[in-house]
Amino acid sequence: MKIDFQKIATFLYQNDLDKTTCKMISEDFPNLSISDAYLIQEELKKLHLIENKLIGMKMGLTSKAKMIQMNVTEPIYGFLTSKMMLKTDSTLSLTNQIHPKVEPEIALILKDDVTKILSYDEALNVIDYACSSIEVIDSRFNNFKFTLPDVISDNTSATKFVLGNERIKVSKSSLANLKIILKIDNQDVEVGNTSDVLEDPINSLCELSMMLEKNNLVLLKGFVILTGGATAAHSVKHGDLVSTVVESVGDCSLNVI
Ligand code: OOG
Ligand code: MG
Repeated sequence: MKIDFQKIATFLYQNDLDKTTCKMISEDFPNLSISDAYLIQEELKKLHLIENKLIGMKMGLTSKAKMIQMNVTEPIYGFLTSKMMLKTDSTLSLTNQIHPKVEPEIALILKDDVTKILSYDEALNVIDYACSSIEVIDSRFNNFKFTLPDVISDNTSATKFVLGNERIKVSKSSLANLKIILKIDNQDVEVGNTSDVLEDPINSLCELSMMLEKNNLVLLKGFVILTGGATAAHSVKHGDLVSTVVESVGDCSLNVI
């Protein structure tokens, strides 16, 4: 059967707007490939950008903890829009979400465009600053279950994110081997290390540049890059105070209402 990428993207977009879930795309299209999925994601991006601005990209499944939790085996990327960015120390309203989970991440802000594959040193040079962040993911699929092509089509479950206030300059290995904790109501719920993200979150930017080059996409000056959850993600409920605490980088928090 021929796959109509635009139709699938419209369907996923509608689920996002209506806050409803659906069955996996791969149930109807078992041969859906990873490259098909990125084409669906491009169609989905066009729909998001009718009313919002593209402000960054995210990497997903860059840590073993996330791969094991979601039962998939390779990193993926998605896009971030102005609608997804929450203000620091702001609130996440559960009425605008389906079954959200939070994960602790390192974010990188770019000071230049990226139009080629970056080496580690080139990646360092293109980063303006790093900060802590909380990514809120919310799958449009029933029970948060998907295959790799499904989750890529669904923009890697992207829904919201928040950045910490502290801006950290980066140097070689400065973001590696730092304790990173996800707290809810001041209790540790996940404890990891930034090295769990591809040995060093900077490598996540290098990997992203490689994946984008294959698909003829670029990164722009000012983009926020989420490097991927360092630990498994955690469900949230009404009243939770969520925070990411990263050694030497700072905290970031979010109230769930
Ligand atoms: C896919 C998104 C993964 C991360 O940081 O690993 C992700 C998912 O788990 O739903 O954002
Ligand atoms: Mg993430």
